[in-house]
This record gives sequence, C-alpha cells and structure tokens, in this order.
Amino acid sequence: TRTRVVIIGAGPAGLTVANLLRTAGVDCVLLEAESREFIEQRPRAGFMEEWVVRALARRGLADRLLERAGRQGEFEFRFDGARHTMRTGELSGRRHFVYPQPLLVTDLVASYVDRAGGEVRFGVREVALHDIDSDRPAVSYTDPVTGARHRIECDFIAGCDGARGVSRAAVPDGRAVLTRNDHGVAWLALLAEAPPSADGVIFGIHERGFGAHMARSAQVTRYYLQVEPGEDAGNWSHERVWDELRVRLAADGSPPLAEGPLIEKVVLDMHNYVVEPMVFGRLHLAGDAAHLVAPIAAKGMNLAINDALLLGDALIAHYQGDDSGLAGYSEACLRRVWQYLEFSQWLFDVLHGASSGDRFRAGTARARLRRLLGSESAAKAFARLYMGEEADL
Ligand code: RFL
Repeated sequence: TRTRVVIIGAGPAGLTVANLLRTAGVDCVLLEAESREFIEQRPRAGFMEEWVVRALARRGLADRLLERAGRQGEFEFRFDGARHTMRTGELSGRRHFVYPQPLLVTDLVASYVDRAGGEVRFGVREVALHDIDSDRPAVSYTDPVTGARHRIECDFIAGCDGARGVSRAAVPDGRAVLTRNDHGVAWLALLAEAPPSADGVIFGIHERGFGAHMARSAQVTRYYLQVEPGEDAGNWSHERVWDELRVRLAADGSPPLAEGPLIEKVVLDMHNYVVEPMVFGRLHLAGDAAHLVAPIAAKGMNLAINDALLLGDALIAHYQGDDSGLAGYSEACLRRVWQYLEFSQWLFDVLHGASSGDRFRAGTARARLRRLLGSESAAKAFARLYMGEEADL
C-alpha cells in the first residue's frame, strides 16, 4: 500500500496530526500498538493550557472538551502548617482546563475515525521504519489477527509513539543529540476513587518529601507522593499512602482529606530528555517520542499537542507547495520545549528543596517561595509560565 503520511502512535500527538491531515484531505494511516479500548482508558494527564484548547477548538476538535472540562485558576502551596493560595488565573489572565487525557483521546479518536472516516490500524506488532533518509520511506508491521507482515510506502513518517516507541530508535547514530536529565527522585502517582479535598491543586512541601493533590472530577482525585527512585509501588499500602498524604498535605484550618480506594499506583522516575533536532530525513518526531518533561508542571501533553499542530499544518502546507513549516518545525517545537523544561526544573527545585536533606537547597528553595508569595511581579511572571505561554496556532 501507499499513502502520504504514516503516523505511528495514537496518543494526543498522533491523533491531533491525523485529525488535521484528514480534515485537509491529506491521505494518512495511523498505526497504534494498543487497542482502541485500551487507549481510551489509559489514565495520565489532566491539565490543558488555554491556548492549546483554543487551538483545538479552532479546528473543531474541542466541542466536548469545552462542554465538560473544569476550569482552574488557582492552587495552594502548603508548608510549615500554613496554606498559601496562588491566584494564577487572576495573575495571568488565563485558565487551566481540567480534562483527563483518556477523555481527550476518546474525543480525538471519535472525530478522526467515526466522523471523518480516517484509517487506524489498532494492535499492530513489530512496527519498523525503513529508508527514512530517502524520499520514499516506509513503515512495516505485523497484523495482530492474521500475523501477516504489511508494508506501507509513504512520503513522510510522523513518529508520535511516545517515550517507549520505536521511532526515536530508528534515528541513525550520530544524527541526533539526546540530552538527558535525571532529578534523582521518583513520584508515586496515585488515582483515588474519592472526591477532591480542595478545589484544585495543592503542592505540599515537606521535609519528609513532596506531596500533591489534584482535583480531577467529582469521583476521582489524583495524588502524588515523592518516593525513592526505583521504589516498588507494592510497598505503599492503602494505610501508608493516606498516612503520608495527611502528613505532607497538612495545614491549619484545612479540611481532612477525603479517602478512597487507590485505583492507580505507579512509580514515575522524575527525568527529562530532548532529542535535537526532531527531524531526520522524512521522519518527524512529535510529543513524548521527541521529548519527555517530568510531570512536575503538567506540561507534557500540552507540548505534544503543540508539536502536532505545527507538524499537521506544516505537512498540509507542503502539499500546497510551501515547505517553510517543515523547515522550521524542529526549531519551533524546541523553543517551547526548552522553556517548559526550564520552568519544570525551577518548580522541581522549589517543591523538593525541603526534602533534599541539603541545607543550601532547602534555604534557596525557601527564598524562592518567599519571593513568589511576597512579590506581585514575581508571582505574575510565575503564573504566566505555570499557565503556559500564549501562542496563536
Ligand atoms: P503517548 O500519549 O504516550 O502516545 C503514544 C502512543 O503510541 C503508542 N505506541 C506505539 N504505536 C505503534 N507502534 C509502536 N511501536 C508504539 N509504541 C507506542 C502508544 O500505545 C500510545 O498510544 O504520547 P504523546 O501523544 O506524545 O502524548 C504525550 C502525553 O501522553 C504525555 O506527555 C502526558 O501524559 C504527560 N503528563 C501530563 N501532561 C500534561 O500536559 N498535563 C498533565 O497533567 C500531565 N500529567 C502526565 C501526567 C504523564 C504521566 N505519566 C503516566 C507519565 C501524569 C502522569 C502520571
């Protein structure tokens, strides 16, 4: 078979590219390793920045999101038994949209497959990329039902297969630089079947380790606990989790946490990476396949959609005779990636200083917090980055 663009991976990045291409009449095929049911339920991100929502809305991809997503414009720091509210919405003029990633993925699949009749092959195995340096690249895979091997020739490959995909690995040695950074801590990511215990986000800064609360829906709340890297989630029983959350999120005058069964318990090593450039011949990487931002500031999905919008538009422009978008693609994505990595690193230091066991780091983190809470201009600059730099996409 032959098509114009093969997209590998049906996460937020791949699905956004697929929707854009399909709407513009550019032939594409989307290959996904998992089943449709699986990707529509995989829990992950929850916060979307306003400019991303606006960009999706402009392309008719945010109808349900705009109807159903909660809006958030403040969060709380808790430390030394006190609560400090940051009014990030007021300070920045922007809001966060609370929309769990599985809902967004469900909407994007429905719009691409059910509404636009786009082509996806779910459950594909042994995906391999070929001749990415030529102008006739191809992708091959094994059909999950028949076991037959298929090959799709194309003009371009969009590598949107996330942190553990095969696209990034297809880049020949020496053609890209992979920059890694490891924060040296892990977070136990938890989903509790419990109503939220506050309106929005609480960052608990504590000597015993960082802890966080993130309101998701009336029934489900996300929590995080800083743990040792490589820690086994099995060591964290229901009692231990809730005892520790109560300590790390404690503050005078705060209502008790609403407890509930833990329906997700995963240890995430807090690390980051960036691949530069994001393009190799006919392969364009997008989203987590190209860069991972530890979920400290909830930036990953926003970056993935930013890349996807730029890539989708650039590919469409290419078929209309304009290659400037493709030429500038990698640089345009990476500018925002590095901005967000820097912010994430900065926030990491603020949130983990107290538990670092290092008096210098603890002292400087405390100084940053005081500056944020005591200076309007510092708070404004912070809020703009936290809520996400605007872009007209
Ligand atoms: P995805 O979502 O990982 O999608 C990649 C898709 O590719 C498929 N795949 C393959 N398909 C074919 N062949 C192969 N060989 C394949 N290998 C993999 C996978 O099955 C999958 O369907 O990447 P994408 O599209 O780049 O999207 C990135 C986001 O998912 C990610 O950045 C966010 O989830 C990060 N993140 C958050 N981001 C935010 O913006 N806000 C948040 O609040 C937020 N919270 C989080 C997060 C990530 C978390 N985890 C689990 C790392 C919270 C958590 C706990």
